[in-house]
Amino acid sequence: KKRIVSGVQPTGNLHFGNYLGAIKQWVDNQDKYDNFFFVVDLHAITVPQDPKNLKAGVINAAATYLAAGIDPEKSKVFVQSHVGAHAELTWLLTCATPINWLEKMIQFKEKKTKQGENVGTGLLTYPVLMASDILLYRPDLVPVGEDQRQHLELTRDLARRFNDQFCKRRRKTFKDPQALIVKEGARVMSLTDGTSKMSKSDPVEGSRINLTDSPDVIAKKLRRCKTDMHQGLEWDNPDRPECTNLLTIYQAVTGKTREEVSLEVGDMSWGTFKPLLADATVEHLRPLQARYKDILEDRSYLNKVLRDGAEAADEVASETLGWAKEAMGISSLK
Ligand code: AQP
Repeated sequence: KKRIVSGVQPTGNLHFGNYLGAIKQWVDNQDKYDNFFFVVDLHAITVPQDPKNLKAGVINAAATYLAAGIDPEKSKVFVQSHVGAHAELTWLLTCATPINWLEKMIQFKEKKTKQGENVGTGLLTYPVLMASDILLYRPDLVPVGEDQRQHLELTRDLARRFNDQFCKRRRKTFKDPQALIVKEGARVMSLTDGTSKMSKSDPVEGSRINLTDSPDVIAKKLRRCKTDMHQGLEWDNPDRPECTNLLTIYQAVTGKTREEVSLEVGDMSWGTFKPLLADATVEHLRPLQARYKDILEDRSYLNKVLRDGAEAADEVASETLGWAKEAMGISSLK
């Protein structure tokens, strides 16, 4: 089986975008790959976090993975910071990374412009941590959205540079990972602006459906979400990004094809469609939410899953880290 590595940051409530763009695809392909799924807490602190919220966020994210159908028998589920090799390899790779490679990252430039003088060093160096996250597990494939493509390229460049520089007469330390480009249409947009993506950090709570929102809250958010004055409902009209987005959500939660959705709801008004969408969304999330509640009630189970996951992940990660150290001359006592 090909190996795959992926994760979500515990920076707030996980929402429908994280679900359709990441977690649901992990679940759907779980039997196909050898999976490493982690909660990416070390990345979360590149911007300020409330420590209490972060701690709770890690647990909630892990519980969401399991509730969505990630099976610890089939996938290694763990928290990034529980495997020390992530931070350790990051230091080794940081020392082997030209600073201008990091300064040209588009996300860094954008965030730096936004945050000005207060920008933390972690924002600059975080692609090196991401490279470590990936390279430690020697995966074949890394699922990435368009916005992370440049960081995966950097990971590959770092791997090649390290192998060339330090592994001339020894086996290569790192494997070259390939991008698994996430399916088109997997991008869920904000409920209040169909041109920007649904995001945890959007200050407008009504812009997203959280996976743990109650039925009432889901119905209210969808009742209030942005629509338009056009007649009927249709896909891909560039003037109607909200319409395409809501149909995409409807398609995902009902499991129907685009054509079936068009036939069913094409002639509907927003007033008829919105409650239908709300009901279908609530129904789709019902089993996930029930499992989520159960998992959080029995923390000993979740703790065991995360402990076992970290142990299994550590076995692979420590081996790669050992090779990297050896290659660089960071000696053990042997
Ligand atoms: N709106 C989205 N549509 C589809 N996929 C999405 N993802 C995030 N938003 C959408 C996917 O979720 C995974 C985890 O993302 P992340 O937590 O590492 O960070 P992110 O992409 O920056 O997600 P958010 O929710 O927008 O978080 P904040 O606001 O904290 O930055 C990734 O696979 C991502 O593609």
